[in-house]
Amino acid sequence: MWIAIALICLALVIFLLKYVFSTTGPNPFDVDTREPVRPIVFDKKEKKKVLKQGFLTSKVPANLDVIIVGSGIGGLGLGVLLAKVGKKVLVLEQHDRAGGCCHTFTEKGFEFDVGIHYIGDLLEHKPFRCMLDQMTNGQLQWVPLDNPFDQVVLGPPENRRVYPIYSGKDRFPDELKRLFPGEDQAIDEYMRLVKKAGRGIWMLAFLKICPLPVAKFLVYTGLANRLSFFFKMSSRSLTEVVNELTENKDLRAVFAYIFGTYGNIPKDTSFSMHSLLVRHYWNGAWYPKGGASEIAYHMIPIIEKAGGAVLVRAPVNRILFNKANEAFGVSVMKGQEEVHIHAPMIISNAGIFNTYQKLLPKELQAMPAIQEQLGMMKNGEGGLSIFLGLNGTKEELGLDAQNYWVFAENNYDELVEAYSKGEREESARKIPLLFLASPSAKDPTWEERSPGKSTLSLVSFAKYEWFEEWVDDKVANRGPDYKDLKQTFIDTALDVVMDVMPKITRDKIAFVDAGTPVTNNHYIGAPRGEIYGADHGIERFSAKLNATIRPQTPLKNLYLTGQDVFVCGFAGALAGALTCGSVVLGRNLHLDAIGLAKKIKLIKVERTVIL
Ligand SMILES: Cc1cc2nc3c(=O)[nH]c(=O)nc-3n(C[C@H](O)[C@H](O)[C@H](O)COP(=O)(O)OP(=O)(O)OC[C@H]3O[C@@H](n4cnc5c(N)ncnc54)[C@H](O)[C@@H]3O)c2cc1C
Ligand SMILES: *[C@@H]1O[C@H](CO)[C@@H](O)[C@H](O)[C@H]1NC(C)=O
Ligand SMILES: CC(=O)N[C@H]1CO[C@H](CO)[C@@H](O)[C@@H]1O
Repeated sequence: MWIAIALICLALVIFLLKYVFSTTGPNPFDVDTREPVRPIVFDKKEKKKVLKQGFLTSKVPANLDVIIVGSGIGGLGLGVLLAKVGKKVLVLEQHDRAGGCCHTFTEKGFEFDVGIHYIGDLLEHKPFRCMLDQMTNGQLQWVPLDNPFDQVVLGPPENRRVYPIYSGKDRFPDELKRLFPGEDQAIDEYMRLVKKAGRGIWMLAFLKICPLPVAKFLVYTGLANRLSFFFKMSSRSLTEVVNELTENKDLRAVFAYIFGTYGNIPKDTSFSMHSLLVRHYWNGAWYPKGGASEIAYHMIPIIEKAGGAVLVRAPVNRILFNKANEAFGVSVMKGQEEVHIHAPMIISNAGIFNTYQKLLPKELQAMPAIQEQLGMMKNGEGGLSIFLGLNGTKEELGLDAQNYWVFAENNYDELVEAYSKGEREESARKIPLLFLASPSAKDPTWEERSPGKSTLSLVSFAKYEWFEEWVDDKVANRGPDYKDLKQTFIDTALDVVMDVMPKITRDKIAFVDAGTPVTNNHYIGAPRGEIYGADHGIERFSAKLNATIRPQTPLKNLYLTGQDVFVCGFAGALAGALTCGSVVLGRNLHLDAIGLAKKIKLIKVERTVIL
């Protein structure tokens, strides 16, 4: 019996190694494609030529290899990977500009980002940075935030506690120990658990790209959980883990504050998901120089160079299937008319719910395999964004390159639950958590672009149901009740802002508006106004779900990319693109990116030695 098991395991290991190191397809990270950095383009008209190419049948390239639905980082990133190996890719975006959560918009002369405040893990020569450098041919630059990069602010004005969060694997715990004397043991144990769980993430990627029978074998034998601490810890909630570590309620809150970056309250959060985020920011946080629109601006030309195109105002209303249920194209609404476009491979960046519930014909939607996947995923929490345009420089307004996570108190679970369950008008008067950050203060090019002005962005959560009644109204014309409700949220948030940032006063506010879940529905196509796509609760991280929700769909020629196939966040959605690219190209692109990063670092070291 043991011999048989040993033999099976040996065979499995050999097979896995073969798969992981398979190098059959072409490698998009084969050579270093960075070019010398060109000056940043500020001219709006020039940028528009790249980011806002409206859909016209005449602009659709002939003989497409792939159609990608959605131009978020999960769609554009994958488009670039495929273009780099010579594929002709068409990216179709429903909004009037490319970028998805990475798009920007301008109101009253103030430019605002939508979904990019800070991104971690971008140390030079690390694989993630190297990968992004390659995917923008070295043109996209990153600016570090301050250190501390986050401030955790707890409690009401009369009893406010502020805890700065520093980056650095040693500095992060050391500074915590200084803030919480006598808690060394709890802090060390927290670090140990986060490190160990985060390290097991490779299994998540592996389950999504290895052949399905192998994934199933690993899941049903329990090997996935045994081999990876990530899955072992994934069924434990964040609340459970931090409550075991310490009795100090503020320290528990500081351990857990980053839940806002994936949107589940600590008691519904998988400790493994939390570990990923904590590790993501260990080496610091960065912001794209020139603002978030730079991301799409430097990716689109790479897709075009290979003969592809990125077209906007191109809402896909359904995916086309032949009699054998194989996807062979998409239908785009051009006004009232359907335009059909054909390609041998269709990849959706529109999220699992849009893809399965809106873009599939009814009979395919009803397939048990599709229903099984839908049954495993939940819609995530709705987002609330408030955008402030301010008169004054960052110095005058006291703004810096840090984020402020402001909580009404340290008992997140109770506070957020009461908020979500409350009446909307009442909840609008007590928002339990607000993220405040100044994109303009993070961007060294801002002064040149918008002298004497600043921006502040606030983010929180809001129920889709609170706003659902207005979803079908025209976007800037949803009536006085909608405006009033928004204003209540805005007023509550402004009180917090002016309290935490006393140099900001009402007379400095030149522009303010709020984006609600129905706004997200309109501009980023989030079906229920989700801020981070599908829900990231504990069930999302079971080995089984992770093996089932993968880039391959049960339908031939149809694939998924972006945040719903991996996890949310810029890095998570890009990991979704890399995972999908691995499946489509038949090689492990995660390892390819690591390989190139090592090669580049080595060359640099050799050069320095010769010099
Ligand atoms: C307010 C906010 C703040 C955030 N802050 C951060 C942060 O600081 N750091 C970080 O790392 N992450 C942050 N995120 C999360 C991060 O931006 C996202 O997780 C990530 O960008 C998602 O990428 P994606 O490609 O999967 O999806 P998306 O960017 O949502 O792209 C999907 C695209 O598909 C399009 N689409 C949908 N349906 C159709 C259709 N039928 N036809 C054509 N197109 C369609 C949509 O319009 C959209 O452009 C934030 C998100 C939000 C909303
Ligand atoms: C902000 O500055 C602009 C231009 O200088 C001016 O027109 C506007 O009235 C100012 N707004 C406020 C609120 O001071
Ligand atoms: C939501 C859901 O279906 N989750 C399932 C994930 O997989 C585990 C087994 O690993 C099931 O118990 C869950 O029901």
